[in-house]
Amino acid sequence: MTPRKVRVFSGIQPSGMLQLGNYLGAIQQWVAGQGEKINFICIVDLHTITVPQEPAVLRRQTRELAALLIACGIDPQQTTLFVQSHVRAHAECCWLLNCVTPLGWLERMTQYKTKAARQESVLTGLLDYPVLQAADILLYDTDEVPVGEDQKQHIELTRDIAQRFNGIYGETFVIPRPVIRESGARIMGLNDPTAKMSKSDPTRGHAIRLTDSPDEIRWAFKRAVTDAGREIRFSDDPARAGVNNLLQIYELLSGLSRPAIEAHFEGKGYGALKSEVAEIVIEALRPIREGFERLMQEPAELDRILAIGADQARAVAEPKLVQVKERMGFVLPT
Ligand code: ATP
Ligand code: LTN
Repeated sequence: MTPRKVRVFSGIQPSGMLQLGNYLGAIQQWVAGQGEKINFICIVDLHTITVPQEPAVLRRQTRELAALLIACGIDPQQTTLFVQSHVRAHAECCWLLNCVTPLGWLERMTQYKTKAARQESVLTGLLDYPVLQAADILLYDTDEVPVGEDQKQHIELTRDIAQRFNGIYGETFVIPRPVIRESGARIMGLNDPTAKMSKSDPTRGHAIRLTDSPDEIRWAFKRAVTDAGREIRFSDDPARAGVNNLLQIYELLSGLSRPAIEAHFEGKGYGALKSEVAEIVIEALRPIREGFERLMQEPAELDRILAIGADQARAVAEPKLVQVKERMGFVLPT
């Protein structure tokens, strides 16, 4: 018997223009895994509405995200790229999983606690967010979930939910594992190397957006926070997090080894480090920005790609949902 191909699933929110951390922490891995594995990449619009959204903005950002993912190298011929709300099974499966998930498991989630603390009024969906994420993953018999470090707790919760369901109703779900790269798992804000770079932080100089102009990128790196030292070395020392962050970005985009990078910067100052990192980022993002602009001229083509993706996703998710309902004792429609 030939072994079953590894299945990969990941999701990303249309909550704003992608930043360098999304690209280096997640998307680069998704692109690299194409071909040898079965890949599903989902634009998780149902997750985005767990904090209030302007309808016109959500609609625009959803298409922009699809264009940007393709421009980053997600190939719709090799990856099923789709929008979560196009596949009803996700929301339905979330409800079923809600009914095997203790409330206490959700109240413990760090992302919930941080996001809830920022809101005046917390929506029920924000608390339930990780159960919808579990539904996304489990519907596709996923083996691997490539994500950034911040998502590890959600994938562990997904495993707990799957194990609990299997314990109650019998083997139904594959238990997925998070895949987190060592370098790039947590790209930090340029203005504050103690905080994760995030697409929803609007401060100028915090994040590099994938569509930023070369001048904007140079501006942000020039002001990147470093430290009072002068050594250009990889380090775990929190006081040197700024320089380490710049070196990690350089490492991921140059493909060079750490010793080769340290040798390259030997005897150079922080100013040179910042400008070399800025230039390598500009060159890496140039084809992405150009590809994005081209694709945004062809909205009908984008919608066609997403419609094909949704058909392919439904073909996997719907039979799985039927199996789950059958296990739980629902009378299935004939
Ligand atoms: P938001 O600010 O809206 O929460 P985000 O920038 O954190 O958004 P997500 O859509 O939540 O991005 O994440 C998409 C993927 O990018 C996830 O796998 C996440 O772990 C990864 N990711 C996000 N920020 C970083 C970062 N700074 N470093 C590494 N990976 C990241
Ligand atoms: N919560 C994730 C997005 C997400 C996801 C998923 C990631 C939704 N569903 C399934 C991996 C697998 C985030 O905010 N980055």
